[in-house]
Amino acid sequence: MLTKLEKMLQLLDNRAEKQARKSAETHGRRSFLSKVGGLMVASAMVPVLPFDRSMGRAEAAEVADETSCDYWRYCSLDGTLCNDSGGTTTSCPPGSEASKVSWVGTCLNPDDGKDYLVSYNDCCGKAALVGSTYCFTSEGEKPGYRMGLHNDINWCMANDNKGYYCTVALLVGIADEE
Ligand code: ABN
Repeated sequence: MLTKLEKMLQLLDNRAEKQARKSAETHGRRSFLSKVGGLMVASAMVPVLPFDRSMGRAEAAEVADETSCDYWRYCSLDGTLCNDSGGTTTSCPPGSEASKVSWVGTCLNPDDGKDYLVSYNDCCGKAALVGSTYCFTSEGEKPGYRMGLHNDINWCMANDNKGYYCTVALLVGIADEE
């Protein structure tokens, strides 16, 4: 038989236990771990969610392949690309140097519809490059007897090292609109 005091103590005990369980459910280690787990899953999902990279532009520009002769900057090129021999579209491979004179062409950039002046500098001073992509577009070129308008030229002619290696394509300006 329980005394009145014992009954009250038991009641208090039960209440305290209930409160403790409730608190453990909301603030306990398991609840904390499940929240952290949820966050980790959510953040792992973020990079794979699709999002609009065009920033509102009507059409997303295609990724340009700068190792292909079709790349718009190569519209007036007569030479070997430097991209697959340690250089880039705009920098000569190590051990070679840009020609002091160059051929300048005008190419239409399909991304913004503007005409750009592109300087095709030969990279000079290394033994001839074999097996790399050779491009012959030479838009705007005139036959050899039109001096200065012919592009089948070794532009390393003004450098100390006259050995032709490859050609880079530098943007040097926007062509005047008429
Ligand atoms: N500009 C490229 C090149 C180099 C040597 C000969 C012809 C063309």
